[in-house]
Amino acid sequence: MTEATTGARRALAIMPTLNEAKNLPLLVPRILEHEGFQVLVVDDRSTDGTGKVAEELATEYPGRIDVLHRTGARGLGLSYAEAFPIAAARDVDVIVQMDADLSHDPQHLPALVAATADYDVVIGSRYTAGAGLVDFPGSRVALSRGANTYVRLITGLRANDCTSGYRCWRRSAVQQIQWKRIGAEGFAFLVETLCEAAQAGCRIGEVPVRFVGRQHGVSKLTGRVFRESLIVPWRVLMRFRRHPPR
Ligand SMILES: Nc1nc2c(ncn2[C@@H]2O[C@H](COP(=O)(O)OP(=O)(O)OP(=O)(O)O)[C@@H](O)[C@H]2O)c(=O)[nH]1
Ligand SMILES: [Mg+2]
Repeated sequence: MTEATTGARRALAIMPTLNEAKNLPLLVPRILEHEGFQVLVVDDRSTDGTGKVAEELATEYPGRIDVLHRTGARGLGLSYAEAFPIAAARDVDVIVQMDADLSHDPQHLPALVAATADYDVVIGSRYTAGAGLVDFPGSRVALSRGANTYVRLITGLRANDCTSGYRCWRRSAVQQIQWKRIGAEGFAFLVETLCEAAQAGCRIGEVPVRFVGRQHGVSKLTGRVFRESLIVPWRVLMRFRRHPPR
């Protein structure tokens, strides 16, 4: 049967990595179990050998994994801003973004992809009925909930989980984003791109996911990244005031 008759979608998962050598070999095979999936690892000069581990996986799964070894300034947002236009130029139907630390369970990939039949951007949501949080400390839940309230109040976004990094985009939606004006270097990228998608008229949906707190490796949530997250929603608001939707 062809992909068209099975309804299978060609999908590319972008996976930014910074010191995820232990997690990557556990996660990637679970993504590739899903038919039609490829992975683009975007490594930021990890010092724990993640880049080499990614290359070894690419050899193990020929034609299904690419590795982008970044050389510029480090940052989650900078990594995605470089990778999304590359992904959008590929012959795929949907583009997934997901963390490499096993927090984003690949079991949800079919539901995320299926929901792109109705939405342009689908969020793997931690705060929608049916979702679950596992090994996520109360302090982190409070921070994440507070961040969502803050973002919704400032930007007017309506999604329950505006800061989830687990998302599935129609390729056509990715092509509508003006990637050159995305400025967030860190995690604020997630809010900035969701605002840009909403502004571009994309329909944003949510699918509940089971989110598992990081088991291996260390967090990259620094003070600088946090401060940027406070500023970016305002910056985006000002941008849209200057350039209202037509
Ligand atoms: N390429 C790249 N990837 C990054 C960078 N910072 C974080 N990442 C990756 O982005 C994903 C999310 O980062 P995390 O450190 O898990 O952030 P978090 O989920 O908010 O925090 P913890 O799970 O508590 O560590 C992971 O796959 C990281 O390896 C970066 O500067 N560059
Ligand atoms: Mg994480």
